[in-house]
Amino acid sequence: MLKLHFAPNSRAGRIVWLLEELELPYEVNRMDFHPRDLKSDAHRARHPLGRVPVLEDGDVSIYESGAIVEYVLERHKNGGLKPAVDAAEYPAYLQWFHYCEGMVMPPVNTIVVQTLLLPPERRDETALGQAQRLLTKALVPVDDALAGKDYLIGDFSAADVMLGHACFMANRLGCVPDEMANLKGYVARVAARPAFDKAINM
Ligand SMILES: N[C@@H](CCC(=O)N[C@@H](CS)C(=O)NCC(=O)O)C(=O)O
Repeated sequence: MLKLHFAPNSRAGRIVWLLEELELPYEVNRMDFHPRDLKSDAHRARHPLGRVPVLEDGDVSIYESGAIVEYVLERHKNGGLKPAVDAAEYPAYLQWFHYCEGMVMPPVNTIVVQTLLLPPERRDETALGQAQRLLTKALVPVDDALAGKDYLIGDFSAADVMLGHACFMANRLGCVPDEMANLKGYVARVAARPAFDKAINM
């Protein structure tokens, strides 16, 4: 059985969301989002940096949320969530899938560090402001791409599991302005999916 090493309010939610959408059986090792759990010897043996998500599948142990999503789709997919390689939507699928960790999550990481993780006396307003502006800028093309579409490539796909989760987080951090109406609607659609709801509240 697939085993997900998980902590709440983290990218591990993407994997719960995916597994729920695919109706695949899995078990969860729920840890606290705390160094006591994440930096323990047991967890560092699974991920050298002590991060989540990590997925175990028999002898396989794999980290990096995007890699885990691809692994699950290729080895366990239950009807898709990914266009065929020769489909017209395939390049956009790849682009948005990777735009998540490549462009959106770096400023999200900085904002989380500068608002939640660092003690107030170590926070840097300049770094925070830069990251907030960078994030909003990175979301403009996503808002544009969603014009007239429910999901990034039309139908719901694993690109939404990656980037939709990141957009939900960005919105929660207050970085999706009201003018980004397409993106606001998209975040609401993502949040209304039962599988997402289960993941975000796990
Ligand atoms: N690029 C990695 C990022 C993994 C990552 O940074 N996870 C965060 C939670 S979202 C974490 O475990 N942080 C704990 C820490 O930094 O100590 C992925 O997509 O899986």
